[in-house]
Amino acid sequence: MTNPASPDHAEPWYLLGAGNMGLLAAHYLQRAGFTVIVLRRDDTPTLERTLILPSGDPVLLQLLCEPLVGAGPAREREQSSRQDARDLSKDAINNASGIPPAGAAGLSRAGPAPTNPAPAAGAPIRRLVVACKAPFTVDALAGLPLAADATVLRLQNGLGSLDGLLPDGARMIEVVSASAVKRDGDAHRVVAENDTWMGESAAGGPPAWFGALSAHWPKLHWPDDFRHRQWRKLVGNAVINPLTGLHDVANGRIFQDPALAGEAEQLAREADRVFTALDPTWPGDSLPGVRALAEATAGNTSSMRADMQAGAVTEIDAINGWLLRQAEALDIDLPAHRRIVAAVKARHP
Ligand code: KPL
Repeated sequence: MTNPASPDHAEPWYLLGAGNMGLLAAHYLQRAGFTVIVLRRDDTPTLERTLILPSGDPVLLQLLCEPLVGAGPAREREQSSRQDARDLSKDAINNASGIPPAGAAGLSRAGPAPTNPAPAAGAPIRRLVVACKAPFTVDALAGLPLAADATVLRLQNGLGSLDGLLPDGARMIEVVSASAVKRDGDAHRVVAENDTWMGESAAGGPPAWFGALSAHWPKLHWPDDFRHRQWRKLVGNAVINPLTGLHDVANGRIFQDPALAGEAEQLAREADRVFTALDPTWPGDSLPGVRALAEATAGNTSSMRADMQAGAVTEIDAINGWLLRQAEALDIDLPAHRRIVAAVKARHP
């Protein structure tokens, strides 16, 4: 039973990136009795967003906001372009976009319903959810007063975007979700409430708050084989996202077109070589899983396709780029990934 008065609930969760997936996480955290505070680059005191649940029921999310410290022109530029991407690609799913620009429509100054009082502005942040797009992470975290022992949930596509950015004593928990949320007019529609896995590189059990959260976050798990689950999602993104982006097709098209299916097979095979070199217990043969993901999301516009349609920066560096960096350290050549990274970057360096 959730007890919002418990010491574990006294600490709020800060959210970087109130896009589709960030809002879904905020909803589950609030449902579990936690206070969620959105970090924004303007001084809007509260944020209101409508989330439409899979049942069709709308939920009005009311979130406290605090201004991001250290906002700079570079961040403003990138976040505006991210916002453009979101506005232009309203059917994109998993579009964990960043922080809305000042003056974004749909905001309300109505009072939120926090379960605990907000801490004084400038107090160190002890709990953070990073749900902005991977390329904006460095700018979004710059100057953030993170506590030395902060707990950080990384809810982003790709891998490695927080490497070297957190204090040594921080606990970084990775979140991999197969759920899907898409923009639907001014609302955010949960189109699939699937499994979500949390885990970290260090062995060990979940933190104390996990029990309260998993009672309110459907299908949330803390699996023993977290790393393999994360890699399965990564290979799905590494195949589906750039191919759909470059060829401007829906996810399901990849395995209907023999030429695209051939490229998908090469990309998946190369990714398996890296994972097997990193971990000999990797089962290999990722292709059937990638195909199943493409078919399960057949009608979707992938997040990278949406970014490319909008002329926005993509997550290619955190996805295929991560594989290339691992491969280089292992002295493995990945020609298909090299080619596809170059092709995506040629559209948006
Ligand atoms: O995660 C996705 C994305 O678009 O980023 C997939 C699973 C490929 C669904 O579109």
